[in-house]
Amino acid sequence: MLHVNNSIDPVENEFARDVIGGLSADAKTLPSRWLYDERGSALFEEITKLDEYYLTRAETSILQERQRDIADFVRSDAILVEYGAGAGVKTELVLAGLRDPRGYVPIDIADAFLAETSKRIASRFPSLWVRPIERNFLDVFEVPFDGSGGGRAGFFPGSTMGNLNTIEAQTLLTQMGRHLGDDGRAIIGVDLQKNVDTLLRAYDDSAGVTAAFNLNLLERINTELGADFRLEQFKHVARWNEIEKAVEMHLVSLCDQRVTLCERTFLFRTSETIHTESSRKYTPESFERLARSGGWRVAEAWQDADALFGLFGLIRC
Ligand code: AVI
Repeated sequence: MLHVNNSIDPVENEFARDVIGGLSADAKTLPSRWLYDERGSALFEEITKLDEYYLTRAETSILQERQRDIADFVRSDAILVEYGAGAGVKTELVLAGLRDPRGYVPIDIADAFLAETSKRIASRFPSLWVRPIERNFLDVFEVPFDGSGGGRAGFFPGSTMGNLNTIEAQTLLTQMGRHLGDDGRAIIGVDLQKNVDTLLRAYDDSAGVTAAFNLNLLERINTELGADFRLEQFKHVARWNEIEKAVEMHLVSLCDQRVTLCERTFLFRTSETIHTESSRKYTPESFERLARSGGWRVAEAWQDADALFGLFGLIRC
């Protein structure tokens, strides 16, 4: 349980720095990675089970149906490196299909997840060399390998790629190239462009779980930074940005109001929004362009039966 600290120093505290910076901008914004405190992560888990949120179901069906193709693509004796491992549920599906996988390197900033996932996978696959790395996958870091010379494959499922802006996505792809080597492979899950109603329903579900997920960010700022956001005076909205090809989550101010935090006051006009997340949607062509800009090309493209979601197998350019 986190408690309010009245002497939060934004120079030292990254969350405070991001919040103050984001709320001071002309178009207010908050980085989406802060959505995932304990409650936010639990709400996101709930989202993945909603009827309207087709992404997880569609990707899982591809992983199940293409298990053999994925194993051929990754080749035998490989080390799987997972970027943003989370609970690692999809990883088990991949590992179970691979031929003689040698190792598993989960990378995640959430140490609780990382320890639990590593333990579960190590006990299910006892011959696997498991080496967790507690890092934000956008940081620059090295991946230790076991020196065996087996092939390496990166795994980045869940459409988290869509939450990155172009520069972040290119940086990650470039870093993956460095980690995985010239002979490396990568498997990346990406949500595909489709009719806007379907997209918006996935990010504004009828049960209000996504709304609670988005509003929880204000609750987190209240709890951890001692702010006085009144949650009932903000509303969750999902919007389609046609230029960015992204669903955006916003928190809309329902009245003129002021909010204080860390000895600063922020004014909100009626209808002014805080942009909290972008989920970019790709076509196979636009994803190929992104992959190439990060040093990779698409060698395999798998989709679910309804062509909602894409799983792409990448090799180096
Ligand atoms: C984690 N990420 C891929 C989710 C998405 O679809 O962009 C986060 C999410 N936001 C609202 N619903 C789900």
